[in-house]
Amino acid sequence: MRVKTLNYLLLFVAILFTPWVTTAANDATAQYTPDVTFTLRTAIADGRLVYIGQGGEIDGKVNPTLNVKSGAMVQINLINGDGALHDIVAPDFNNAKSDQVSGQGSSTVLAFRADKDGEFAYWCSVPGHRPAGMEGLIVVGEGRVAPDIDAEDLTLSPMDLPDPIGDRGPTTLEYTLETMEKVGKLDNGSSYKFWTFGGTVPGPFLRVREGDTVTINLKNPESSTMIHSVDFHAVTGPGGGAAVTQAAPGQTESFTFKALQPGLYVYHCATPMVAHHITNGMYGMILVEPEGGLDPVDKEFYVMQGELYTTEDFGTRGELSFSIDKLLDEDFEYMIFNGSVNSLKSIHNMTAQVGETVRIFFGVGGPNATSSFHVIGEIFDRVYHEGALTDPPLHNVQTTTVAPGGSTMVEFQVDYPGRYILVDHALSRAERGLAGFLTVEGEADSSVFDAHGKDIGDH
Ligand SMILES: [Cu+2]
Repeated sequence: MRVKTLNYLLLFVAILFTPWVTTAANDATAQYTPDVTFTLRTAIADGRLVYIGQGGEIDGKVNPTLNVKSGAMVQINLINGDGALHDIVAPDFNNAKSDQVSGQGSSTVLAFRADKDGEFAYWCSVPGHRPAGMEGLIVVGEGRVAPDIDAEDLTLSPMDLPDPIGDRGPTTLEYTLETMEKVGKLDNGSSYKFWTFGGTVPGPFLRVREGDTVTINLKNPESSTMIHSVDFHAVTGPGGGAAVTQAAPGQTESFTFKALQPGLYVYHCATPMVAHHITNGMYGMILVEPEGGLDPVDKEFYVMQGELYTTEDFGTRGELSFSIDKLLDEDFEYMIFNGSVNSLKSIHNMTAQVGETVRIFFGVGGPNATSSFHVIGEIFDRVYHEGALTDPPLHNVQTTTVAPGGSTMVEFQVDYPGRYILVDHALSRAERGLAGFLTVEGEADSSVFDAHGKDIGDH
């Protein structure tokens, strides 16, 4: 009760004085009178960090949408409701940001002029808080003037992979890969011109058996602007095929190889500048199953990690452009699983039931960054390190290293319901888009994990 009273007192004080306050970050000298005022309180709800509206139409709403008139002077009062460090930023409006506040009941103010129509995000800039849930929308004017970017979804579902081959003899197979250059959605509000195998990132998962004879047709459509090719790490021969598949727009180049050695192998475009073709999305994997096949599991997933080197900073809206300088400096802006920031978070939902065995075919397209692959809240029962499928696996592994142009196959039984997060444990990269969710459903066994009555929400 006392804390609540203090909150209201501080709010009252804030409202009383804010028309005359100066906003240091926003406009160092100007005084202003707000046309509209909102109050948001920070809170922990369902295991997430959020803003909760206080008063008026937004009262009680989680991460409320704030509707304002064109050109309005907007003031947002921020009350710290949970005691952790927080702030609120609206970078689309002249980089508006509040002070950071810590301690329950402390408050600050964000003020800015809504000088353009459209939808814009507000969020908490304390590292990790935006992905944890602290973000909402400011709609200026009629809204939807600058709608979410209208770009195609090029992400490949991790569930999109062929059935196991199992126990069959060697055969003859033929695959056609079409190298498509397409603008795809990168994040909410941004897109990027990807280069792809088959129109998706990563390219399709190819599945063959040791001893199979495989013909690859690399088709580069007329509409392309670049020469493309393919280097299969599963191939024994010049360039892994790249030496004979350099296809100009409108051409198709082919070769045939025998899959001599079982394993999980990366393929990628190998046309100079190779790193440029790879970063733009030209990578995928081919599984060469050993004789007799792999042990059966309940769920298989196909996940690949890649980097993007955009001229614009992470989080910029619009169609982003490629930066050769950043690529050569290995200074990435984005790190993504399966082709976009949201691919494995909200576009494709990986799920499993308690008791099921999960297998992840994990590869790094890169082109440059080594992954420290980890699933938060799980332990890999078996790791087939470096995609070596015919050696005994490592057991009980927390994090496994996967080189660019390398792979791993991990297996684990899921024992408890909840959300398990795929990451590269170089966790700065989670702030640049690299995370995926595996949702496990089923009965909670309190002998495995006991939350002591706490609501674990999405965690
Ligand atoms: Cu290419």
